[in-house]
Amino acid sequence: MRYQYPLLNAEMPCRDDVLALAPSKAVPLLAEHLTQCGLSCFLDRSDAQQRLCAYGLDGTCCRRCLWGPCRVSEDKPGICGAGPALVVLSNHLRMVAAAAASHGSHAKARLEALLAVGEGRAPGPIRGVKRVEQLASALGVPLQENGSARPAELVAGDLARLLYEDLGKARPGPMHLLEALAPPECVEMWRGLEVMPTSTMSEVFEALHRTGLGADSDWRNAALHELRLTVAFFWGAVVVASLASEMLYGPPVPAEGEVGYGTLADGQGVKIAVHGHQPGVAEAVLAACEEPELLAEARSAGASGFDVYGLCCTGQELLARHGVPSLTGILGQELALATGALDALVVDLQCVIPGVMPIAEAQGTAVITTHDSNRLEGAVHVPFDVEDPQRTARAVLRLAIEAHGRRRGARRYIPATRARARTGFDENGILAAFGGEEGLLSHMRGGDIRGLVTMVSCNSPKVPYERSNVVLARELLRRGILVTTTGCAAHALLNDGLASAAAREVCSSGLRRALERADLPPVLTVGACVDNTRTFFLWQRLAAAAGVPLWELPLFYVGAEPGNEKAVGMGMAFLAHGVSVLAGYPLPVPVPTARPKEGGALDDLVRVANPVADFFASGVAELLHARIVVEPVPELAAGAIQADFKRKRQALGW
Ligand code: BF8
Repeated sequence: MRYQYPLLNAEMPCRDDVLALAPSKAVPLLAEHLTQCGLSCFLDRSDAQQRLCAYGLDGTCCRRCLWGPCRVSEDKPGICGAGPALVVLSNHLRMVAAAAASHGSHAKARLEALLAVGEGRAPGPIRGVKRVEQLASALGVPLQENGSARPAELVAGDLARLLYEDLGKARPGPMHLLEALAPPECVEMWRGLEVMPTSTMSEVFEALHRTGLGADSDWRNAALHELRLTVAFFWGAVVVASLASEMLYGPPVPAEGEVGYGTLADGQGVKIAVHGHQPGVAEAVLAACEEPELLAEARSAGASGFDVYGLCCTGQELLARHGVPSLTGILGQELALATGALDALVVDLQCVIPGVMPIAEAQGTAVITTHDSNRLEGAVHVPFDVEDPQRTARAVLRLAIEAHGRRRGARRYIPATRARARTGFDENGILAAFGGEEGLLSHMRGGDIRGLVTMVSCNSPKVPYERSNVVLARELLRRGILVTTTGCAAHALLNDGLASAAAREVCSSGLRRALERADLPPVLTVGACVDNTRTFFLWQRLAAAAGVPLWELPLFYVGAEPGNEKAVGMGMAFLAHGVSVLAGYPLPVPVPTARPKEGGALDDLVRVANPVADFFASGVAELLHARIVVEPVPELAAGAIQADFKRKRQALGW
């Protein structure tokens, strides 16, 4: 490792480290291939950015007004007088506000699509009828009218209007979904802390307001707003986005297939990767791939049809519902293009990095954006028509066919890395496999399953790419801990083969026994990042069946390689529900950290005196019954989770 974190007991990898340590054999091959082509990727740019600014890493760089930027420390406050605790907390609060804006925009786009179907402006049909009925019952939306059942589309339209209020209302008042579905013990805790939110948009607005120059300078009070915002982030944005997609496109469907870069070698079709977070475009593209007219056009360009692949969270959405092969997550997108196999990259929203463009241009790959919030310089823009998604999809496919014709004979470099995977899980499927809540709880009480961990979020150049996720998952399974996963963590675990039945051999004997009886793989992919709701609902149902609050069960949220602000928000959301969080490296966020003693050996550590860290570790954390742990070494992280579970199991008498 070449780069020492300033003041922290952790190191960042350089390009050579990643090439040596990445679990996927495809990574060094494709990165070197790019170099040979005279192109670069995130690894080169990360090296070029070193050494990173110590103030930025610590969260004590303040750029919230025009007086600075100020580099703040205990003995050197900012020009306005702000000390490090206020700056760290305010920066963190703005990160969570950005996270809420991201998932909130995602939710808004889904609600627009749902409303268009509900009002008969878009074709439908509603595929998640059961979810519509369940939510209608929970929110008091009538399912009958004059003695007959109302069409699911009309009910879904009513639900969309209610959920829009949770996302965006400005006047104080209860949030519908939160009141109907959140665990009562959490609601009581939030009421006690006076952090019940108004709506996601309102709390984002307020977060930006109170972190402005000369606004809320009591960082403890600002921290309470962060909790309020976090609750709104989850119940007004994340849950809404996930459930709206389920209403539109249905729940996950169990499937078995193959994933990874190597699958790009299969088939002779026009090759298209869908990328982003909104399954709307991708679902329409998938449907249009079956249209006879487009198939004929593809054939006349020399292709056998269409081969669709998934990247990032849109990839997880299509994998969950249709078994479409997924390729990789956020830091693999440049490598996927480096294969030269893709005719088109179809982008919707979020986590699409500008680094893709030079590679796509060099390969002749058409890059097509579909949402105005997510344009790329040099890409073709085909605006998504929420009322006629197929029209958008046809235009996109015609651009892909054109690129295929242009690229005939293009050189490909596809590493033969692929893995089998069983996918398409949600809380209902997982519980059914174990014989219901009591079935899973009896495995947990008996000790075959020592606890449940969800591994979520991104990739980061701050740790060896994907290694933290893969090694930590393997260590957890070895310790008898069952893993659910979403987003880019899921891509890493899928490509490592951990979502296949064969990977049960990695598990402790007890976990293996439980998984064999349930006929499940050891890592259960539950979808995209917004579908962390599925893990949450699974845990919530288990806690209710066990008759204990969430924080008494052996549960842990793991963000081993967080990168996006959305990952910070999601960790905070689970924390706000009483679930402890493990972050895989020191973030510029309020977490307790250690640093070497001045003049001492590297392993001679002192705990950093950081009042924000103390507040989250022992102040508010006591009320939330949960804490944030930072541990970059995956083997040690697994040990910390195991120790936490041991304490919880003892307290439960398990
Ligand atoms: O929402 S895991 S890099 S793709 S933010 Fe983005 Fe992170 Fe990947 Fe999906 Ni989630």
